[in-house]
Amino acid sequence: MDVREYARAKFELAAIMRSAWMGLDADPNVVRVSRDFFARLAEDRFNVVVVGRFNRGKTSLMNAMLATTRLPVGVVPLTSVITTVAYGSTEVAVIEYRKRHFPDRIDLGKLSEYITERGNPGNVRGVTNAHIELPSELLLRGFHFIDTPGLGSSVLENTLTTESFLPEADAVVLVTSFDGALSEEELRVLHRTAPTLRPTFIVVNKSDMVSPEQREEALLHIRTQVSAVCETRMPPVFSVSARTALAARVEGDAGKWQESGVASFEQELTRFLLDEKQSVFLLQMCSRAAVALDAMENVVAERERLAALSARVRKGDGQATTSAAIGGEPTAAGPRFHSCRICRQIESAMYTFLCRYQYDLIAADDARKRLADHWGLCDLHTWQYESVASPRGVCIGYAGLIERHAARLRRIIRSGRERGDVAGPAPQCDLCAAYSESEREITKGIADGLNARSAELRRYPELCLPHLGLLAEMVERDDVLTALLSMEASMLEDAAEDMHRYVLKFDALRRPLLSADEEGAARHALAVLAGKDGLCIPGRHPHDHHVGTHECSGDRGAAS
Ligand SMILES: Nc1nc2c(ncn2[C@@H]2O[C@H](COP(=O)(O)OP(=O)(O)O)[C@@H](O)[C@H]2O)c(=O)[nH]1
Ligand SMILES: [Mg+2]
Ligand SMILES: [Zn+2]
Ligand SMILES: [Zn+2]
Repeated sequence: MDVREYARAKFELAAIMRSAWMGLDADPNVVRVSRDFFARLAEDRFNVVVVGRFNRGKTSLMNAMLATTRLPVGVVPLTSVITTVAYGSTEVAVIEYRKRHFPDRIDLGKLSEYITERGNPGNVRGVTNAHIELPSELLLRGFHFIDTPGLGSSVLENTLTTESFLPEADAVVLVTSFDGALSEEELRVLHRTAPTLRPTFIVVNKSDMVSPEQREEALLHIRTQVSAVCETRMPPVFSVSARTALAARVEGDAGKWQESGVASFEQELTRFLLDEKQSVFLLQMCSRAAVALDAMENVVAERERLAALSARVRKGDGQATTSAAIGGEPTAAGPRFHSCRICRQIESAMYTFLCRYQYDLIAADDARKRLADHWGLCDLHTWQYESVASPRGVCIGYAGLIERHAARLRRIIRSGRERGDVAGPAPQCDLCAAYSESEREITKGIADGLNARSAELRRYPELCLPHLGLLAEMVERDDVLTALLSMEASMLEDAAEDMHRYVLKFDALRRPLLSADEEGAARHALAVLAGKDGLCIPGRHPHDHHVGTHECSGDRGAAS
């Protein structure tokens, strides 16, 4: 599954579920579930859940991998709080409470006052979740690291919180350590995750506490225990020292970092994220969607679409994926359309023309006579003229035309002519004529350049569809035309993706995640179809256009 297929599959999934949930927005439960679903799709996040008995060094390992010391270690964590770590350009922690709608943003240094027994005994503050953002490179790849309260028979509530969170996991990192064998609760985690085939990594921490011989012996024992539970897919087992890794980070010692074993674990986790994350994520979202659809009625069509989509994703599973897509925006590199280059040049030519035109109307008799003879300007250009003219200029320039209309009506009264003539003749708009002329000249200039040497095509020229059409008629070389069209086509494909992604993030209330291209998606799409706003393109198809006799298509002409 390549980058574009992946994005398409994601949008198809969103469309299926939008259709299934349509009209159900009176049900608060549906609203909550659907919002969460879209949020998940929009963020394209991937939950890596770190579990294990208390004191194994889960938090220390996360600190080492995230190159931080901010997550509190060696503390008794609160029983019921799950801590999520995601990418953010600045360090911050957001605390959510059971009884309050509005979360608190706190300094990361104060985190232990909220999520540990010592700082927040018995959870008097009523914290339910802590979201941490860190500018850590590893998180940039689009996954969330989730620290769970330790498993342990002595703290039943911890175990329950963590176990109930397991279904949210896209990958599980089970952290155990050399100072004690795999515990019963840790084995139970494997029992639960093994049948789901959820990717699982086993990390044995505190290797610094044992001799190499003891280490080998312990690892062998752990592998035996694990293989008894995980029959179909044996998770990889890593021997690490989070303590050594943290020291290596602080000292900037690359050799020590390798030696700590965290380096190879991180490498394997990253490789997994790059190679398998996409399809695993999509399949997981498909099965979430299937669960939601199962509980609904009248969604036969949606079920069929989902089944087809799942089959497609499964088929693409295992094939090489393009690493660029992980976490980030899958199609950030392609050519984007912001505004048409021909439109921009016409706009500037038209502005110059308009300023001279309004000056002539004040200064020259024959300009005023010409305006009246041509029955003025088209509606759009009338107001464009007004935007550069003064009221005095309008009164000087237009009085003659107004008088001519008055005389015309008097003539109709006298002669009793047909009602159809009451509005008056269509203007032969001078500005439309000027527009057509500059459009032709500018496009011809570009076409001449392209005909002479194709080298100019190395960059996408940004053309609206009407102007691409006009240019296509003037380009003589087939190879150049093909290159132009294929650039436009991929630009349009990217634009459509931006539009889908905008809706997805908007529906998921994830507006802060919008990129600049997505923010502009709506306006850019319309400008591709209709040219630059405020510019009137006379005649939808340039060859239909006859200079001087055509009305602007933007206004009155559209009605006829
Ligand atoms: N010797 C040694 N101690 C470690 C290592 N990793 C963590 N610890 C210690 O183990 C204790 C628990 O660590 P913590 O990360 O809070 O464990 P958690 O409860 O699983 O999150 C702390 O006192 C750490 O300093 C390690 O690799 N080697
Ligand atoms: Mg911890
Ligand atoms: Zn254009
Ligand atoms: Zn006009």
